[in-house]
Amino acid sequence: MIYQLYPRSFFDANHDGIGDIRGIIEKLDYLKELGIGAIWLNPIYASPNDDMGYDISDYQSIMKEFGTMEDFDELLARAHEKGIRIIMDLVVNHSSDEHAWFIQSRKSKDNPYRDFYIWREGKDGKEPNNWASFFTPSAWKLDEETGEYYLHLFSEKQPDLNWENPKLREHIYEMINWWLDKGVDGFRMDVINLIAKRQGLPDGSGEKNLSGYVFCPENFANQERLGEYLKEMRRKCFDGRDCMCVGETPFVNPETGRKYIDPKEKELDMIFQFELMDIDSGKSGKWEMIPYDLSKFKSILHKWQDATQEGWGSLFWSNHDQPRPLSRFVNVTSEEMRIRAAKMLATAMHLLRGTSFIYQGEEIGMMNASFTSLSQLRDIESIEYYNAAKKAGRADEAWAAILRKGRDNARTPMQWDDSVHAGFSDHEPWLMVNENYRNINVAKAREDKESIWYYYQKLIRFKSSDETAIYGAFEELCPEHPEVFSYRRSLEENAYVVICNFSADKVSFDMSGYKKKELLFHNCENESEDVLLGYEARVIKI
Ligand code: ISL
Ligand code: CA
Repeated sequence: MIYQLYPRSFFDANHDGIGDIRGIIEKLDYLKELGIGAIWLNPIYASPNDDMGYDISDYQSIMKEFGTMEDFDELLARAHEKGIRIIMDLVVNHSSDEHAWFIQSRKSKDNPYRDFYIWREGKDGKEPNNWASFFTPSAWKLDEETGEYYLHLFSEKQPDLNWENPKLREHIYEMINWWLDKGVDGFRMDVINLIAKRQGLPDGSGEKNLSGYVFCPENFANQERLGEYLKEMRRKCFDGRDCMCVGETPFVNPETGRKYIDPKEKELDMIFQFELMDIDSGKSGKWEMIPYDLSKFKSILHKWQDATQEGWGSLFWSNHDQPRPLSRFVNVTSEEMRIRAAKMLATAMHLLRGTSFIYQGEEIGMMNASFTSLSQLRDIESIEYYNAAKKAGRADEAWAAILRKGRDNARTPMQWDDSVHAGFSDHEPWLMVNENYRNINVAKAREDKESIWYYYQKLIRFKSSDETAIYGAFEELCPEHPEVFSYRRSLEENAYVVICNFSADKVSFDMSGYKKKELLFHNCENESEDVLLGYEARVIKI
């Protein structure tokens, strides 16, 4: 069970409104009590923070606001003493434009670092091709110095590294080995399936964005040379070490994703798939919201359970890029239902087969923020999107979408108690605290044995120690049911059944066959054998 920790918003130990490494050290006992076995840290490297640490200016030093390398070494040692592993974020599709390599690279066409990045001449006075970036209209930026364009799939301050250059690859491997030698336990690899681009960088042919560019993953995701790079990295960095690598891989389906985790291929240990996270996104992407439908949801989970029978799967409801699941996959109208729904979602996801990633705040049922103005936002993706939409006369639509899907929803400070700034800091925080903190916070949850927090603690202990929960086979029950997600996990003579009602209303559901069986988990009072209450979840040992 891995805890995804967003350092900027976890705990501020030195009173400047920004979470830091000493803050994590102070809270290690908290994480130990929760029961997790490892922490994935979002990037903590030196960065100008154009994209909150995903724009790295020095891979081998610590972001000033977060502390020093000594602080990091202490964190690693103390975590290891407590039996908690540390997984780092590895961001090597791009660096910051303030990285020494890029500063060199942009100087001249014959600079030895020129080919560390992807430079092209313009075409007919325009960009080299029509690619849109994730954050800005075009994926190219003209650099005055040499009159050429560089590629940036994300912001202008995140130039893409050129993986075709073997020298670049050697530098990256050296850096990875340096961290592994220090004792870190693995990596979550940022957009790792984007590092290889389609040969020749051809134009995309899909729909144009508001500014006339085309977002075309078919040209930059899952490309030909990717397997070669992943195998080489594994050989040169990970083989023979006790470590774990999970690739962040948007735009994969079971057919394309399976290969990355096939043990025979020797590439990655796990991947994050995004089919579930994209379930409510329309054709034009995340901002176009479509209603989410449980049958689609069930079939995505089912096919990924099947696809990870060989190899290993990852399980998550949310992360620092996604809205909070309680504001997305359920419709919470009261405190009682918030608590019940949070437990139901935890049960449905984390008792599947695979390694769970629990995102900071999930254990107390944190929800989306209620922003009231653009000035409260910090996320470049939302801000750029809003500005582009405004130009096109679609500001209102953009604001509504940001409230539901904007990444800052997941990044508000951790709610520790009901004191000022939710006990995260005694200084004005870098991003506003969710106004519901007086009710939703760790201190309050820990005063109540029936809280979401204690449910997570029990679930984490069970999932980490029960052989059936870890290794048991998955079998979906009642796949056609429109409201209930139910499955069986079994290993030899042991088995349990999970039953989750995704509807806010009662549904009839026959459970008479489970009479007198042991209830391992239950999120409400209901003894009925044929009716499930709204958002009810039961786990029955059979
Ligand atoms: O955030 C998304 C949807 O809102 C994704 O499309 C996301 O941009 C994509 O999964 C890549 O995310 C990762 O790389 C980005 C960084 O901004 C994200 O925080 C990171 O998780 C660029 O490094
Ligand atoms: Ca701080």
